[in-house]
Parts: sequence; C-alpha cells; structure tokens
Amino acid sequence: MANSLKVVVPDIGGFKDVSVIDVLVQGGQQIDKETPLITLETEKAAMDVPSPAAGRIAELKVKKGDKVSEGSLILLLDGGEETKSGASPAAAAESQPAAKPAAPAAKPAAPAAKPAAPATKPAAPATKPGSQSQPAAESQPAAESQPAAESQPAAEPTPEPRSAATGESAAESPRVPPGGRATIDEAAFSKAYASPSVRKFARELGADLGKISGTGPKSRITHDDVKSYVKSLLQSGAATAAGSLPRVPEVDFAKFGPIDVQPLSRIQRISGVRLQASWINLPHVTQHDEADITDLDIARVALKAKAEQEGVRLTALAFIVKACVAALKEFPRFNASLDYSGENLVFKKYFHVGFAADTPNGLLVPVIRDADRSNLFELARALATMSEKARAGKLTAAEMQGGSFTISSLGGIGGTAFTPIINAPEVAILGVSRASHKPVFDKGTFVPRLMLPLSLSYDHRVIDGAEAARFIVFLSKTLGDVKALL
Ligand code: CAO
Repeated sequence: MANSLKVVVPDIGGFKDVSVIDVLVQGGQQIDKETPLITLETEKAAMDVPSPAAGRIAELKVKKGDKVSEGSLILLLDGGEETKSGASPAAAAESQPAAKPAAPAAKPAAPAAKPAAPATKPAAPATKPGSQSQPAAESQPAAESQPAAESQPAAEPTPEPRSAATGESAAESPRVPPGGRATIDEAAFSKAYASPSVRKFARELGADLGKISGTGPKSRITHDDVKSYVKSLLQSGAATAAGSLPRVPEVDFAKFGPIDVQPLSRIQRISGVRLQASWINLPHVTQHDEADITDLDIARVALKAKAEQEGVRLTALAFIVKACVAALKEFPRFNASLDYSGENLVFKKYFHVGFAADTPNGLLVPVIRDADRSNLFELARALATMSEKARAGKLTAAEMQGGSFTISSLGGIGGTAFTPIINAPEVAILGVSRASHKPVFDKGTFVPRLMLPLSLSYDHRVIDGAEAARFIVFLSKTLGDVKALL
C-alpha cells in the first residue's frame, strides 16, 4: 500500500455529507485518468468524481449510500502517478479537476459554489443549464464521444410532421434526417436528470435521455435505465425501423385531390415488415434465364386428362417444383441459410419448398414439406390444396414455416421478368413469369419454342454470381428435359 495514491473527494462546493448514489468502478479494476469513480448527489445536483490518475484500484473505500464530504477517501490507487510535483498522493488527488456536474434543469440551479480556480483548484459544480461551466461538463464530452454523423442531426431537432391543414409541403419535413440516424432532442436531453457518466453513456449509445424515465432517487436516470431503454428499442425493432433508415417524406395527398384512406390488411402489415427486413439485410442479385418448356408442355397436356381423373389440375408449377428440388440437390448452398450470427451456413438435408400464393388479403407462402418425396401429381395436389387454404385464410402458422427455398410464380397472370425478394432466412427465390412462344435458332433455322422466363434472386453473401448462373442453367436444362421430371 506504500505506493498507493489516496484518491479523495475533491472540492464539491462546500457541500457536506453528500450521498454516494453510484459507485462506477470495482476493486482491482485498471482505470484511466478521468475515469468516473463515483456519482454524488447533493440536494442540488448529481455529479461524477473522476479519477485524478491512471492505475489499478487497490481498494475501494466507499460504497453506494455512504455520505462523503471534501477530503473523504474514495479509494487507493496502485501505480497512480502524482499529478502535482511535491504534493502528497492525497494532495495530488485533491488537485484534480472537480467532479463534473450534471445539469438537471428540472432542479434549481446550485449556487455557483466556488469559481473555477486555475490549475490546482477544481471548478465547483454548477448545475444551472446553460451556465458557463456546464457545457464543459456535459456537452463537450458528449460531442467528443459521438461520430460526426451522429452529432450532426442531433444539432437539428427533428421537425414535427406538418399538419395537413397548414398546407405546408410535408415533402420537406422528413422525420429522420437524410443521414438516417435517430435524432436526439437536445433540449430534453439537457434537461434530463442524470449524472455526467450516464449522459456520456447515453451519448455513446445514441439514446435520447429525454425519452427515458428515471428509476433512481428523485427520478434520476441511471445506467440501468439507459440500458433497459436501448434494450427495449432493439427488441421492438424500432431502432432499425425508425432510427437508422431515412424515411420517405410525409405528403398530404388530399392537397392534390380527393383521396380514400384504407388500412393495410394484417397479412400485408406482417409480410411488409419481413419483406423490408429481407430487402435491407440481404444483398440481392437477380439472375434471369429462359427455359425451353416445349416438351414439358406437351407432356403436361398429355397428362392433363389423367390428372383430372385423379382430381388434380396440372400446371407447369408442379414440374417447376420438381426441377427446383433437383437443382437444390445439385447446389446445396441454395438450400441453406446463414445462422443468426451470419458466420455459419446451415445446410438443410430436407427440401421444404414454399410458394407464393396471391390471396385477397395479401401474399402468403405455404410450404410443401419434403417436396423431394412427392411425385408430380402429389405436388400438383399440394399446390392446389394449399393455395385454396391460403385464399380461404385457413393456413396454419406451421404450414408456412420451415421453408428452405421459395418459388413465386406470376406465370398465370403475365409479365416477362421480375425481381422477387428472397424469403429470408432462405438464400434464394425463383420467380417464374409467363411462358410464350419465341423463335429459337436451331440447326440453321428458327423454330417456335415455348420459353419460360425464370428470375433467380439470391443472397450474394452466400452465393456467388457464377454459382447462381450455374444453378439457373441447370434448372433450365432440367425443365427442358421433361423425361427426367416424369
Ligand atoms: N406460363 C404460362 N401459363 C401459365 C404459367 C406460366 N408460367 N403458369 C401458370 N400458367 C397458366 C396455368 O396453366 C393456368 O392455365 P389453365 O387455366 O389453362 O390451366 C393459368 O395460367 C392459371 O394458373 P394458376 O396461377 O391458377 O396456377 P399455378 O399452378 O401456375 O399457380 C399459384 C398457383 C398459387 C402459385 C398462383 O395462383 C398464384 O397465387 N400466383 C401468384 C404468386 C404471387 O403473388 N407472387 C408474387 C409474390 S411477390 O414476389
């Protein structure tokens, strides 16, 4: 202990028997100079006491709830270098800058204790927001701890959406600035009742203190309150949805003509969030090709009567499911998913193929389990049964879970190509458009062939472009070789 530095409570403006409301360090901890050690609370303000030196905490001498005054021993610091030549270790500690005051605007300003003395005399706490010494205590470190991109929007409080009645263009009033970061209401932040270390912590996390309810004494905001607030934001997804993305401007459509407002269906609201999550998180690339399904269609028409006898409507889609299973077996990465960490690829040994079904209430994706174990008619039956169930709103949650690859067919409607959004955490989706007869150059002459447009969107983190091209070429060939599918 001989070399330990005695760190004591510095000049706190003459306050006596002040409560220690937080101990911010632990015995044995290695700390830097200026590391906040304890938070004190007078009847006027909360303030942190920073360490006068770097070193390892040999022994903590205070605990939460203790009462301290100027000169009270806080801790013993090993390896703490004296900061004032000739001073005793304790004196050196005393000569450090004063505790940093919080700025609880809700509280009355403390009497400006002692004026800040040069070098050896620490500045006393000043709690009045906007007072001379306060910005140094709270705004300065906060600004330092934030990247420029964050502090920029914070300087401009987010404008409220404008009222339709005002006639002002809401196009000019995005709720989140173009930088895409959540704004902090600076006025509310500075008024919030919290110690400097909590303020700094909130700044580091981009949390708006003005929105946090304090559970500490006199409703002071604690570290735990900030943590709980950020956790709840993350859990609700609000941080992603509202905090980090630029918003589309709000527009008062009624200004331009009559309108009718209708809510999105429940399914649209749910699938919308999932589609957006996939679109934002997965780097999508779409690879297009055309499959010659002339022979496949001849076979399908030939089988139609038999299928009808068995109560099955045979469309190209059943063949496509079968061809996809063959391609997934050949290219297992397309039947895989990244795990939640994003660092491992989970290869699935099952082939559960989902298909997008257009329903009056919105898009649903029923999943055909073990599609590799079904023949063409069984697949056709599953497609019909499940799409009927989907349209009747009778699909169970289990019937829409566990897919490993999805097909979205718009062939019954029309179109030549589209870019489907991957049904994450799957890594690829096949879009199918309407087949049409096209002249194909074959052995020196053009022949009419039925060509089926295919659009394969894939997650480029998992699948390389060359692999995607090989997959779609394999798929096209498989669809062109109907015998392999029968
Ligand atoms: N080319 C040409 N004709 C096609 C075709 C294609 N690619 N696909 C289907 N057809 C024909 C069918 O043969 C059928 O003709 P007949 O009435 O003469 O038998 C007709 O178009 C209607 O087919 P369908 O759509 O009822 O049946 P399907 O098996 O092809 O598809 C289903 C079933 C459920 C996938 C489909 O009805 C559906 O809902 N599609 C919409 C999917 C969707 O919304 N995707 C977008 C999601 S967002 O990315």
